[in-house]
Amino acid sequence: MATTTRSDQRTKEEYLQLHRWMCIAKALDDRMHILVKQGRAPFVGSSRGHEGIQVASTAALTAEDWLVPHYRGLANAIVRGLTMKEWMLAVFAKANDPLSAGRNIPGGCYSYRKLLIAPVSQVVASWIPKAAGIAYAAKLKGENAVTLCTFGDGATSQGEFHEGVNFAAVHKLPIVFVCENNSYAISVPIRLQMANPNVADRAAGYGIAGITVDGTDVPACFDVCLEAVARARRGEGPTLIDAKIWRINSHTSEDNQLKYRTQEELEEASRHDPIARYTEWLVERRRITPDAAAEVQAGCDRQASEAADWAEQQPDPLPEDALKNVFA
Ligand SMILES: Cc1ncc(C[n+]2csc(CCOP(=O)(O)OP(=O)(O)O)c2C)c(N)n1
Repeated sequence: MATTTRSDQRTKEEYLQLHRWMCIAKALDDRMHILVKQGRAPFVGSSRGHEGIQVASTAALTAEDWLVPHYRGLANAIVRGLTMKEWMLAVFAKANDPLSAGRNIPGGCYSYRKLLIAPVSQVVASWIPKAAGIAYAAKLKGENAVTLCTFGDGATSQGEFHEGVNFAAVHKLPIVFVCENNSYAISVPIRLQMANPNVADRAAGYGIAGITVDGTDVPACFDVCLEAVARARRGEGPTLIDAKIWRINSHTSEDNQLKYRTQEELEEASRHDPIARYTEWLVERRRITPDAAAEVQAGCDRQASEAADWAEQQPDPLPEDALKNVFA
């Protein structure tokens, strides 16, 4: 999909595709929560609230570009081409799970070579220098590929954030750093994480472009990301994007956010749902009707349920394969 065209000049089909991708991510997320409650799946690291910046940043890439997302990046992976059935194979840790062959918690640690997704890790920020390395390799090889690297606000307090961004800046690497700033690292609010809540301000210290965007505003995110990818491809180096969003669900299904967020705050968070906001934007511009938008979501919900039922019936990994691909 990559060009430098502004988002308001894109085709109706492209606008609707962004909406569909978000609906797929929400459907999978909602279905996983049901499966966990039913005792059929182990875990959800929810991406609710993150979908807007995730689809916009990933849709700004071409198929030759690399994605290095954090563990909350379900919608990123959907845009790259991950199917609902593939995701559910990972949720049920099945033998033919293409993400980690049933080795890891869903979305937690995986890579997908075919879709140029590598490597997702649970070790917060560890993937940022690796993403810089991927971008460095592309530059050394004279390839045109851009790397998109995403992480949360908490990750920016880790040394790896500084090392990765600084290295990318010094070498003017073709990389876009996106902080999906939901203002929480599990239960730690942003005021205890950094004295300046604007992550993009740090870009000046590295000598790169820094942009703050409302991460729930899909067209705004798309414009910012298209420009950042174009800047990287022109050889003008990295961009650090601070996408302000609201985490709608608990950190994971192992967490209870009511222990550290008030009911009022959670109600406010639900008013910043990027899917609802983008749907309104499409409806106002007569690109979709409310009924058609609801039908898209309902269709995705049905498919997510069918994908789960299908995946649950697939073969489990064989006991004798337990140490396959384990190197140490
Ligand atoms: C190095 C490291 N320290 C701590 C943890 C435990 N941990 C897992 S997720 C997380 C919060 C990260 O917050 P943030 O980067 O803001 O991303 P978010 O989960 O909010 O999307 C923490 C502390 C970890 N996985 N790795």
